[in-house]
Amino acid sequence: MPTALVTGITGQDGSYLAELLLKKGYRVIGVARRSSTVTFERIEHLLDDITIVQGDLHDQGSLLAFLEEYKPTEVYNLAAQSFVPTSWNQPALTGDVTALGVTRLLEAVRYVNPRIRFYQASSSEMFGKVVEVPQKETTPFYPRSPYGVAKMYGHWITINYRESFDMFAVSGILFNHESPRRGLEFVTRKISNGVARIKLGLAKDLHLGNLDAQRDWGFAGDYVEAMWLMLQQEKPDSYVVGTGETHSVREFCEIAFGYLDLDYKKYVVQDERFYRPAEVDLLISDPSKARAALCWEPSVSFRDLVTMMVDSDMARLKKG
Ligand code: NAP
Ligand code: G4F
Repeated sequence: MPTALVTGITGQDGSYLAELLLKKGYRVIGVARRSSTVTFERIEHLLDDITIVQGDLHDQGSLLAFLEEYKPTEVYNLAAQSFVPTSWNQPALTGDVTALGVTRLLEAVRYVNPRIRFYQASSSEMFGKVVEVPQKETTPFYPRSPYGVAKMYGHWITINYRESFDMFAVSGILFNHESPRRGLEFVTRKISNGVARIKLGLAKDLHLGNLDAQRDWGFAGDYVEAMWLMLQQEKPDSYVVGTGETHSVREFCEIAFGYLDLDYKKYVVQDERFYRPAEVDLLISDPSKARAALCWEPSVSFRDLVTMMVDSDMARLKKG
């Protein structure tokens, strides 16, 4: 039975990746950091089948200890301070976890067993103020947030360990991917939860920032399959993963509100508080390399993603 170790197991992607790996017959070791309340909501249904170890990307010793104890053949580094606005409030912490944390984990892998296959969760946020449309593996980066800068470090240190130490270190440059398990602060889930609350009479309006920002949004369940495929290739490489389509926050609102027979213009309030010091205006992927090399295709359309998230929030809120 192959063993995979996943940091960020309690996050959106960690939960879908754990499900996928279990289906494929892996023993799954999930790294969770200690907190004063339980953060296992997304993996509650998996707790009998996975092993949770306590660790933190700030803490080199914990990373070494669980690699030595569980001897994984694959390591997926999904842990990060992943919310872009927070990266302006806590830039040093973001750099410590999202950038230097990658080096700590790569160092632990190199020390314990450099043949472990390593996946780094890189981000389309690195393209920032885009210099090419659409964005592919060779597009130069121009990050617009401390988060984007930190992810660039993580991306390049992964490539550097691949080239310096001949390690199987892969970087997946993933465009935005969403699901009913998305954190409530991200715009898609904020909208799906917000519209459901308005429909059920629990809220009167929804305060958002820039409605004109455009993103390449896909379904998280599809994207974890791409992560796994990257580690099954003959050689380590970097891949862009996205749908190749872009939509605005406004379009997301139109579909989400329209689906519940509401007009978003009557409920959405544009609020200065949710604008960013520097915005990423347009992201759209060119995923041809991943499609050709990994035979990877997204399976959920933009409209189906929006309605899936609205349906899920309606059902959850109705249950009370
Ligand atoms: P998420 O839901 O925010 O999950 C982040 C995970 O990282 C959580 O499990 C969190 O633990 C953990 N974490 C945070 N700080 C940590 C630390 N110091 N030590 C150990 N664990 C820590 O993010 P996601 O959407 O699943 O994304 C997964 C990864 O892909 C992230 O690296 C993100 O930056 C990257 N990414 C995401 C997208 C996207 O659209 N979702 C696109 C490109 C790249 P707690 O539960 O304790 O907070
Ligand atoms: O949902 P968001 O917060 O995601 P963002 O900033 O694109 O970052 C996500 O995707 C990245 C991949 O490109 C990941 F690396 C990262 O970890 C994260 O998962 O915001 C999307 C857009 C932005 O342009 C933002 O300005 O929505 C706009 N927006 C408008 N109103 C809002 C809001 N964003 C949030 N969070 N809240 C609003 O009220």
